[in-house]
Order: sequence, then C-alpha cells, then structure tokens
Amino acid sequence: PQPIRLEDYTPPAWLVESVHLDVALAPSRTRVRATMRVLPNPDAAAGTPLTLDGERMTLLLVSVDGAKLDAGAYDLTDSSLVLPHLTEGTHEIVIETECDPQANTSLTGLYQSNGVYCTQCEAEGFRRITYFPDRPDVLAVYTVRLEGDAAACPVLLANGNCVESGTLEGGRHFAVWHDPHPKPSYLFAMVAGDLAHVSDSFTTRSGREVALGIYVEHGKEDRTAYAMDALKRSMKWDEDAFGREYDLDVFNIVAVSDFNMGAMENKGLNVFNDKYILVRPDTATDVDFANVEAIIAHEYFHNWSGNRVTCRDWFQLCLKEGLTVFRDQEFTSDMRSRPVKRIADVKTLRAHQFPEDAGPLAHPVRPTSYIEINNFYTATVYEKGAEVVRMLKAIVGEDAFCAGMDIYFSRNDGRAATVEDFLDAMAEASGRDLSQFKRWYDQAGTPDLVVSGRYSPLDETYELTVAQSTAPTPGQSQKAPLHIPLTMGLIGTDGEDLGLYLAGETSEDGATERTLELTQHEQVFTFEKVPSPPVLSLLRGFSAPVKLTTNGGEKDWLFRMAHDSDPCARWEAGQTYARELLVAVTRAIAAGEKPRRGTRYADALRNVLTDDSLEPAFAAMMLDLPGEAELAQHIGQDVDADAVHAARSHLHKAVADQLGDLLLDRYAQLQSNAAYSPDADQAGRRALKNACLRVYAGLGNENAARLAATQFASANNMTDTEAALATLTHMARDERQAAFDSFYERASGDPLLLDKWFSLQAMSSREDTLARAMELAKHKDFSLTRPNTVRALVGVFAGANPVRFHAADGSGYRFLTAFVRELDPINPQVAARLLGTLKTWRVYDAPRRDAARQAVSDLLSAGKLSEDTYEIATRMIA
Ligand code: DPP
Ligand code: ZN
Repeated sequence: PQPIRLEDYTPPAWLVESVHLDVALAPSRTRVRATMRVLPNPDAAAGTPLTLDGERMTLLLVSVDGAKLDAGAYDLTDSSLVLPHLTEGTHEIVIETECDPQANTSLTGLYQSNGVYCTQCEAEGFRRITYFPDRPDVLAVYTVRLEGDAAACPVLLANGNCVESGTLEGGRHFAVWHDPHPKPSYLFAMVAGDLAHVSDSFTTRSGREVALGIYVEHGKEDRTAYAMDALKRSMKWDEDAFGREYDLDVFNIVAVSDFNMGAMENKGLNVFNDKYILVRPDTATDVDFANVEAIIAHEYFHNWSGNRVTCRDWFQLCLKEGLTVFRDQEFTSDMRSRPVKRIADVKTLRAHQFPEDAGPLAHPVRPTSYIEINNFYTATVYEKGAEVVRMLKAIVGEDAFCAGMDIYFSRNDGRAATVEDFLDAMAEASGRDLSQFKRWYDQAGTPDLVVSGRYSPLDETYELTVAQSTAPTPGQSQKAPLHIPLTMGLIGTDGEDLGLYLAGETSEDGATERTLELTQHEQVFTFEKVPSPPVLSLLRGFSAPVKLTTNGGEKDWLFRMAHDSDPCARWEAGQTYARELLVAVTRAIAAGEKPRRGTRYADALRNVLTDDSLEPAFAAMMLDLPGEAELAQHIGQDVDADAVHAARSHLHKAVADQLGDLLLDRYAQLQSNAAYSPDADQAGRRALKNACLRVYAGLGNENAARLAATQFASANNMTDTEAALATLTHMARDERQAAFDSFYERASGDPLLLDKWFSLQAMSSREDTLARAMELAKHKDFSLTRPNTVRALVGVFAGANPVRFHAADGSGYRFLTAFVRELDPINPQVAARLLGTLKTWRVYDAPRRDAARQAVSDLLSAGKLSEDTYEIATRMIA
C-alpha cells in the first residue's frame, strides 16, 4: 500500500454544493440514491475529471444532468468512480448504490448493531455509503430521506432538523432530515431502529430552545439521566467558558453497543459507544460516570472545535482532537477537582503517550504520512495534542489565549482549517512569535529536561541550569530545541514558597511561581534574594509533557511530598521517589541482595493518610505506586518483566506491612451509609477507601481476602464491587472464585457488566491468567464482533497486565498476534489497535524482544492483512 503524505496535499478539484440522500433501509440490501450538485473548485487546477471515492458497494446507476451513463462512460475501481468526460461546469449527478449493513462487521460505513442501523463515517466511512469526494475539505449541505420498516425501525434519525415524516404502504414509513450547516462527509450520520428515547431541553443564552434526545435500547432508559445532565452542563459551560452556543433546534445522542471508538461527534446526532452513556450506580463505577461526563462534553464541544471549524485534511486531526481534549479537560476541571483532574491526565499521558513517543509507533502530533488514517487516532494526537494547547495557553497567557480562540473560531467558521490557522490566530492575539513553538506539532518524542540547581550563600543567589534534548524517533534522527513552558517555584526551609526575583529583570514583584520559557539546548536562570538553600519545585501543574531529571534526591522528595504547594508537583515528588525505590529494589532482587523496605517512603504515605486537609481523591493518588509498565519505560532497556513485578510486589507488601493498621482504620472511617452519588467528593472518598483496601491487600493474607470478600458481598454500588474484585483477582484464594461466580450470575444478559467480568480476570497477575484468557476467548459471552468485549479481554490483558503479557517465553505475544489474525478480517480497525499494545516491546530483554519480533513477523507472513494491521505490524518491527 502507498502512504499518503501531508506534503502532497492539493485542494479538491471538485466541490459539492448539496447532497440529497434517499435511503431505503433493508438488513442486507440497503439502497442509497445520492443526488449531488457538483462544480469545479475555482481554487484548484481546472480540467480535472470528477473523481469520487467509494468501496464495498454495488453500483447500480450513474446519471449526469438526468442522462443515465453507460458502463463505458465511467471508470469503476475497488476504491473509486471516475467520470473522465466531466471536467467542467456545474452538474447534477445521481448515483444509486446498494450495500449490506448486516454483513458489515468492520463497523465503519452503515452497519447494524443489535438490529439497529447506524453509521460511522469518520474518517473514511462515507465512501461505503455512496460515491463521494470523501475528504474533510469538501463541505456540503445535506438532506436525507430515510425510509424503513415501521415496526423494525420506528425511529429514523439523521443530522440536523427533521422537516417531514409520514407513513407509506407496506408497513413502511419515512422521515426527512435537513442540516443547514455545510459539513464534511465524515460528520454525516443516520440511525434507524427500535429504540427507547429520553427527552429534555436546553435554552441557549440567546434564547434558542434546543430539544435534547438520548436514544437507547428499550429497558435502558433508567441509565441515561447522568448523560443528559452532563450534556446540559456541557452546553452551558461552552457558552460561559468559550462563548460557544449551539446552533440547531435538535441535539440527539444514540447509544449503540458495537462501536469502534468511544463516541462520534456527527452534526446534531452524536453516536456513542453505550459504555459511555449507560450508567447507574449499581452498573457503573465512579470512573465510568466520570468518563460519561467527559466524553459527552468532548463530543458536544466538537460542535465548534471540529464541526463549525473542521480540518482541511486528516494530518490536521490534532487541530480538532487536541483542542477538544483540552476543552473537555478544562470542563472536567471546572466540574470536579482541578488538581485531581490534572494528575489523572498526567497519569494517562505517561501510561499511554510517553511509551508511544518512545517506541516504534512514535509520530508527531501532526503526522506527515500514513497508510491508514484510522491508525492515527492515538494518544499522541489526542493527549499530547491537548498538552500542546495547554502549553500555548501557558506561554501566551489566559487573556491572549481567549482572544486567540475567538479569532480562530470567527475567522475559520465554516472552513476546513489547519494547525497554521490556529497558531496564526494565537500569534495575532498575543503578539508572540510562535514559529519555534510550532515544532511541538512536527517533532515526535518526549523531551528530556535535565535540571540542576546551585545555591550560592555568599551572594544569596540560586542558579538553575536547564538542558533539553529529545531522543531520535523513527524517521527523525535530528531534534531541534522546543519552546517549553517550565512552571516552577522555590520552597524555603519552612515549607513556604519564596518570592522569585530573576536576575536581569526589572520588575520586582517577587511572585512565588513563574513560568520560565525554554528555547535553547541549555539555559541558565539566576534567582536573587534567596536567603537560604531552597528546595526546587519544578514542572508545576505539569506545565509541559517532558521527562524531568533533577539533582535532588530522597530528602527533596520527602520534603516536597509534605510541603509542595503545587499538588501536581507534590504528587510527582512521591512518584519520583517510588520510581527510584522500585528501580533499586529491582536491582537488588536481580543481584540476590536484600531489597529495601522503603521505610521513609512509607512514613511519608503515613503522613498523607493522616492529613485531613488533603482532598481524599488526591490522597488516593499519592498512595498509588507507579505501575509496572511505567517502570519498564523508566528503566528503558533490557527489562525483565518478572523482576519488575517482583520488585513492585515487594514494595507494595513492605508499605502494607508498615501502614497496616492505619490502612484498616482509614478504610473503616471512610465507609459511608449515604445514598450513592457520583459527585467528585463522594467519588474521592470511595477512591481513598478503595486505595486503602488495595494497598492493604499487598499483604496478600487471609485478612485482606476476607476484607475484599466482605466488601464484595455488602457493596451497594459498582465502584465498591469492582474494587473488591480488582483486589481479589490477584489472589489464589477461594473467596476469589466465589466472588467471580456470583458476579457472573449478576452480569448475565448485561454486556457492559460481562465486559467488567472479562477485564477483571484479564488483569490478574496470577500465573494462570493467560490460560484463563484463552479459555475466556472461547466463552459463550465472548464475541469477536463486539469491540468492547474484545478490548475488555484481549485489550486489557495486553495493555494492562505487563507481567503476564510480557512473559519471557513469548506466550503472551503469540496469544495477541493469533487473536489479531483472527479478528483482522472481521474488524481491521480494532485488530490494528490491539496490535498496537505491543508498542513497548523494545524496552524488554533479549528473549522477550526476540519473541515479540517473531510473533509480529509470523503475523506478517501468515497471509494477507488489512492495510490497518499491515501498517502497524510493519512499523512495529521496522
Ligand atoms: N469520535 C472520536 C472523537 O471524538 C473521533 N472524532 O474523538
Ligand atoms: Zn474527538
């Protein structure tokens, strides 16, 4: 397959003014008649024949201006339809096609999920519905007439407003939807089926009344209240925070059970993976509730950052995704706890994006080439993309950022924009030169910052030397320095922040925190009027997605775990300390020496547990040891996954030993009889309570098992149920089996609960987990056609169980690649994404590396793969 390159971008030769789709739904033979007004693009080279994208359809008819074309008058291939004689003028084209939604397991284009017709067009699914210039810079006005069986499909939905509906002969009926906003084809959607419906309304700040609807399977209506509430709060927040108002009379959401992504922002008709809509206290955890809130917000915010202002081409994906993730993170910060949200996002970034940026799949936030764009819906485009927007805000400041957003939205409304358009708006609003900053979009890899501080008592100065570098990534051996905002403070011996006076600056305000701007390989900053040796607090609020090394040590970490005024830096001090301890323990175990027990670290956690001034959710995060995957990444080469697991278990147990009774006390104190609410305060208290249980369970003894089993038996909400199972799953005790059996019975007939049952077993560190996973892949409740279930079992095993997945004999890798091979013909997108979980293989030791490389080579030579999986497999071992 030929890669597509950013540098080859050319404007579309033809534009589409309007599309009228007539869709006659039938399970295996759905007919689509598309009537389009097309005209040559005045901004493109003239004389190019009309070329339309299309695949996996049967072409029934083509006509131009009312005259049917003979087969000889067009060129049809597997992926396109060319009208060689059509090179100029405005025309009406009619195309009739037929497709088979029932057989469509790829879940892109038009497909059926549990009997419900739905579509997924991003990135290139519309070309499976009709022949069309399926690219984001062709914006058209759509009218859709849906016709279907009235009994099977009482609900008929598409984008925009419903303008007509009625009954037809033969038990059929129809509805006509019109969307006045020109949009690219990837934002097209239609849904039809027998769905229940919950409605509400929202009045925008200018007084527009918007009808809100959430469509779900019958019987699931009582799991929609939280999503609806989150939607209304999102609509209000975007008005208040960004001045963005909704622009149609209707906003509908449909929840479907088979969906490749989390959700999709189709204009006025969002389609969701039902996992991110359906929550009720007894079926969903606090984390599930928080995900619903965040994803509802994310998709809603796309109405402006994505839909009104869309992307010129798929290389600009971060323009809508990075910005929209930034916006949803801000929303959650305002709805919940800002520091806790920030730390959670840093954890996600470090768990998913840093490894991506350090491995064979590394790519810039704005990639420069792809074979299959679906492979670029990545942590780098989304999460690092959001970090880039956050850094930009830190550099230009809040006011200029807001002004820049206004310019960006108003100047590009109705346009397909680029990263340059976004940066131009920010540069104009701030008066700053952002040309160096732009490298964040073009240069892959996580920068390393090495910082050292030197105090000089004679002249009372503190000198900070900061060096930045970025390791080579595939296709980019040379790296230039980036424009990095480094937010920092200096802490005095009493634990209070010191005033900062930077040498050479005239303003003497002595703020206690400031953002230094790094632009060179190495820079020195000198602070004056520093009365005594300070403790350095760096990367406050995690001001940039970098890896930091400082010359501080245990004493600094302990001090900052107790005193840093910035919660993010305070948490990071604990993580840094734990990482260093874990590395030392790993080495000691390998050398046959007696490993450290982390006494001072445990003491610091004791202080956390007894400090009532701390937010419980924050305390829970302080208690969390860095994960095994993160440690592997930190060690960086020749990692023995078993040694890392042993080291972490050792420290976990040592901490549990030292804090034992205190953990039990706090666990007991945090029990509550209050009625369940998913709000951040209650969720935070549950998080801390369950963290106490988890840490205590490091002892692995009878008492821990009993505690977890009791919690499982008495829990009145899914958060506590799941936490109990997540503790029991690692144990080799009878309580474990009993709890899982009982949970299975309760989950019967409820796919979202069954997925929890799969994933809680897949994450077990027990030695028999791979064998169990293989059994579960044959279980009657497992299905290759349900992405959620595939992710719950195989995705969790490969992505969240490092010790079993990275087994030294390669059995974990072979399980994954065999599974990918089976899934690939059914659902290439999900197969390719699963294979991506192997991306950290190079940090492991030689037997593991050899096994991983072999498993991927075998996959490549075993037969024809989809382009999706082929691209990931070849990059993986390149
Ligand atoms: N639906 C996916 C998202 O919102 C892709 N646009 O991120
Ligand atoms: Zn998005």
